[in-house]
Amino acid sequence: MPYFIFILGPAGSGKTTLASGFGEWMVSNQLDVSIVNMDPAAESLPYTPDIDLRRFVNARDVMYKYNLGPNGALIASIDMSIGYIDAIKDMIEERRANYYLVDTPGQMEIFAFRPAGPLIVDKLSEGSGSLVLFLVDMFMASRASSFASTLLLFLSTWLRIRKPQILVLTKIDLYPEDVLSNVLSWIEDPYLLIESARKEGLSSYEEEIVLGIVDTALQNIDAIPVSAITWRGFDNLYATIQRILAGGEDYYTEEPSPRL
Ligand SMILES: Nc1nc2c(ncn2[C@@H]2O[C@H](COP(=O)(O)OP(=O)(O)OP(=O)(O)O)[C@@H](O)[C@H]2O)c(=O)[nH]1
Ligand SMILES: [Mg+2]
Repeated sequence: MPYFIFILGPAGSGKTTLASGFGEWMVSNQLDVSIVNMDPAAESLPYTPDIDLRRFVNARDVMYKYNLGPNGALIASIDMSIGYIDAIKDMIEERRANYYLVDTPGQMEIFAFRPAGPLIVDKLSEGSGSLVLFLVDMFMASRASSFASTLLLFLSTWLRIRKPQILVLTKIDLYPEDVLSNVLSWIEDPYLLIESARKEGLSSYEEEIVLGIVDTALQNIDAIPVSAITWRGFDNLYATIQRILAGGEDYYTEEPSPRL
């Protein structure tokens, strides 16, 4: 049974770079992986997609053909891609890979919060194991209040897509260790997050709302810090994916790296 790993996250969070870097890492670890590009607006990709939605729908062409703005063109393109999903599924089945890494559109809200995104995810992964990597840029995670609001996005994406979801902290190579360990301490203990947010000026009313939500969001969460440039954290990410997808039977790492 193949496995689908959908890569979602806000614009610029590092989806495409992760698809490329983690794909390379998987290949270098003798894992059979194909990359599927489902972003109709991708201009240039750092990887060569094995299957590419742009063969069927290209947001730039849609923009000129229907005289739309960039967001309108993206909405139309994602809606149009539903019509090609069977053809894409056929191409996927022909490849017979074990894993498919699926890169998704930059404007995550258009993909996740309109009907087309969840439909595409369900169709592609029908009858297969699947999960979502939800990417959070360390830039968004390093301030308590913006991290709390990103967790809301994490939860609402989970409610829309309804797949097991891993929180992947990206671009850790750009931040000092103490910033990362601070974020990890918030993930361990939501009260520390609230305390930091209070110092940033969170009112007691806001605090009450945020605490209720982050307390839920952070329960049993898998949060994995990675760099798609240095590959730090990829062994841990793979071990977590395996644990979720295959019930932990195929840990290729003898010793998954400790929590960073
Ligand atoms: N230093 C560093 N930069 C990164 C990393 N991952 C991504 N970037 C940079 O972050 C920027 C955005 O990365 P992308 O991979 O295009 O992000 P994306 O989520 O696919 O972006 P959209 O599809 O446009 O929403 C690029 O300039 C990347 O080079 C990382 O791990 N470390
Ligand atoms: Mg991208």
